[in-house]
Amino acid sequence: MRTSVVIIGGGPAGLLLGQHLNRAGIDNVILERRTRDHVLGRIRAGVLEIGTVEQMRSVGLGARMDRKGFVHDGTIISYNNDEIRIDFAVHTDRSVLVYGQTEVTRDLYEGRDADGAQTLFEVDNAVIEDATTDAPFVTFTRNDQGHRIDCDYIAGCDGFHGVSRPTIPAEVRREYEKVYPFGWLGILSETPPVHDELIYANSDAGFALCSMRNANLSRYYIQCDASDDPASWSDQAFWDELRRRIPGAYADILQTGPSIEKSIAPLRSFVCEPMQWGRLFLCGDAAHIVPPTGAKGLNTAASDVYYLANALKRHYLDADGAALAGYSERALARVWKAERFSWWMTRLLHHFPDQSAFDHKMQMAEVAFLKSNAEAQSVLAQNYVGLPY
Ligand code: RFL
Ligand code: PHB
Repeated sequence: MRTSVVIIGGGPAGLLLGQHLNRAGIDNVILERRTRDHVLGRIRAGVLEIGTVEQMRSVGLGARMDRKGFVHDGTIISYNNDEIRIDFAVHTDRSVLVYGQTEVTRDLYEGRDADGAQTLFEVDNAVIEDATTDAPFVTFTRNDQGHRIDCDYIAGCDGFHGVSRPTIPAEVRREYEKVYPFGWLGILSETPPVHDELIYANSDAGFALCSMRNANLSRYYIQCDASDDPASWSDQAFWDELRRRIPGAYADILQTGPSIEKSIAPLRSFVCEPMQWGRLFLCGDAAHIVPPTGAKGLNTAASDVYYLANALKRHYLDADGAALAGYSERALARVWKAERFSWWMTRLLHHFPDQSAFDHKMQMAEVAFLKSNAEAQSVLAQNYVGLPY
């Protein structure tokens, strides 16, 4: 079998890239390790930058998103009972869209079905071969049978635990990592959101986030020990802890109910340089991870895809290879800014187990400065809505 681009990973990065290529008439095959239902069952990101929104529209998949997504013109940052509203409309000419990653992924799969493009699920043992030659190929097993696909290029969109990044030899790769000493315990509940904007709350008891999916579906997170077992957190214990961490005015009106999903996500900052090796290009979580505090993971995956899709289009449609050669440098320039913002938001809003009384005072002073300074609010707003591509 032969195709132009083999895409390893059928998460949002791989699917969005595939959709851009389908629209440009560049044939591609997606190899996904899991089933489609498994991919669609993962509860992850909730906030889309305008760049991600515009890409979904540009590949012809904006209709359901524009109908069902919620435009947010601001967000709340709080510390105990003190709150600051960051007004995106005042500080930028943009907003964000609250529309879940599950929905984005579903729209992308439906678009791929409509185009008749090939996705192979339950693919095991994918191996990338000859990436530094002009005839790379990928081998894999499926239903106990061995397969090989020859191609021009390989897009490694297989997430943090995929095979693409480790294919780049260790002596070529440089990895930068910071692991945070806590996790996020998240629940989904069929209750109305406590507020119509997101609330990022720091408190003496630690971080909490109030987010949402729709008018009757809330997504809440609290900072927890990275080693906690979600099963050891009863719903009641979760709600009690959330109430302690958000301003009293919200705690008083919080509507609780049974959780329909409960899981713990570890927090990590990670970047792999370069994001290209020969004809292998990394996109999204395969190359970098951010802690979720800035809502940047999916959006940074989307900006990588934008650069790579345009570079592949220039190669195939205009016979211009320069953009492909510059992909890694271009993507990394934006990645590092998203890393910085996510690290900064995480540091501002969490309780660090080893933090001294001085560190605590620094955090409070930073919140106080943010509250009193329009430029500081503007910097937060510009980063949150998404830096330009
Ligand atoms: P994904 O989504 O991990 O998809 C990779 C796909 O590759 C498959 N795969 C393989 N396939 C074939 N062969 C192999 N060897 C393979 N190994 C893996 C996997 O099965 C999977 O389907 O990576 P992608 O596409 O780069 O997308 C990245 C995003 O999923 C991620 O950055 C975001 O979810 C991060 N994130 C958030 N991002 C935002 O922009 N805004 C948010 O509000 C936000 N909230 C979050 C988040 C992530 C969270 N968790 C659980 C880590 C909230 C949470 C709690
Ligand atoms: C979410 O709704 O899951 C969500 C929103 C904002 C974040 C992280 C997660 O920063």
